[in-house]
Amino acid sequence: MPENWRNMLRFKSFIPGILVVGILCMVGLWVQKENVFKYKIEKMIDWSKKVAEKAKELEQCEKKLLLNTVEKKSMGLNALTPWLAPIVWDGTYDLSILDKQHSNTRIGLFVFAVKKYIRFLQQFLESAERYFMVGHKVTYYVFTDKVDEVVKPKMADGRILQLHNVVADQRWQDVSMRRMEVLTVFTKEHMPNEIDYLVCADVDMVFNDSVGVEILGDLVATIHPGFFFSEPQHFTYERKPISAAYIPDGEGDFYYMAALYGGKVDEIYRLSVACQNGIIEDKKKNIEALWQDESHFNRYLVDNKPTKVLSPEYLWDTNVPYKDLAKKKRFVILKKNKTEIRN
Ligand code: 4GW
Ligand code: MN
Repeated sequence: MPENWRNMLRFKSFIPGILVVGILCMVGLWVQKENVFKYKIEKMIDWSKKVAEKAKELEQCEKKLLLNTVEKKSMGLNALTPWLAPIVWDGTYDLSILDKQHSNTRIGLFVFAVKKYIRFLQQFLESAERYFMVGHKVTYYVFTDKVDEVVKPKMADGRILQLHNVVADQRWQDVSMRRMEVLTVFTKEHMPNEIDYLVCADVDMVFNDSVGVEILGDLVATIHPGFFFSEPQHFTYERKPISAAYIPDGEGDFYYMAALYGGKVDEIYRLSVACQNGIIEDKKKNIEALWQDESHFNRYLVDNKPTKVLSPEYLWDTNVPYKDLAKKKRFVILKKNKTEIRN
């Protein structure tokens, strides 16, 4: 018998065995098929259930945050602006994470206390020691015409008080606007080596709850509590086309109050230069914007959208009718006695 024939016969003797194994495999697969299929269906049901649950959750979330609203009037209730900047409300962030991220961050707090407004300074600084950026490195930049009258607060470690002399302008409007001029100088010459972020505030205010690193960002502005539910056409933007602060109808997102804003030092430099240039342009024309520096500030923010927006928790006015809007009233506008503060 030739060699190849013998090999064939040897192979043939394996054929029944191979067939048996093959059949067993097929039966096995057939039995398993149902299980595999069932498993797949179960998984599909599992996921579709999960997706449905998530969709429901999101819908509730959207309702809560009004993310799908087209109404400009309630835009501030959102957690995000249409340009995807966070709107900071209590409960939208985890401070322990942010505090770690900012463990080496140096923060400045800029404030003017000129003429009779010196009376607000002590309470302002004492409340800042209690609530402003607690545990972080803070430098207060206080500008006043009465350096000798400043009562220094008891300060925690890592906190510095800088007192600077500033001219006392006769008109209160000029006092308010002077802040922009001073900012153009300090954000260029002194602050870049001293701090990373600058927060600018009015002095006729008191910290009443925590204001921490959650407010830090490249360019940060706060929604004016009085215009929270107003339509943009009712915002008190400057409407005279001749002014550098002019904002035409149809432009603008929020009415921001210049009593609390901030950002990286170079951002505040750019902002203050733009506002100061607008103020000078208007002065040359012998005009003044409706709300002075605040009007120019709002003009700037139409073109340079803030990267973070603070809810009215951060500029709370006890006079607003919607008292429950803010869970935390962190930085509160003081009621002023006009005759007491008029210079
Ligand atoms: C009316 O007589 C005055 S005086 C209006 C502002 C005045 C003023 C303002 C002042 O005499 N001294 C002074 O330092 N300021 C600073 O400008 C201070 O930091 C104050 O918070 C900021 C803006 O003025 P304001 O708080 O009176 O502005 P509103 O009423 O918009 O909060
Ligand atoms: Mn004020």
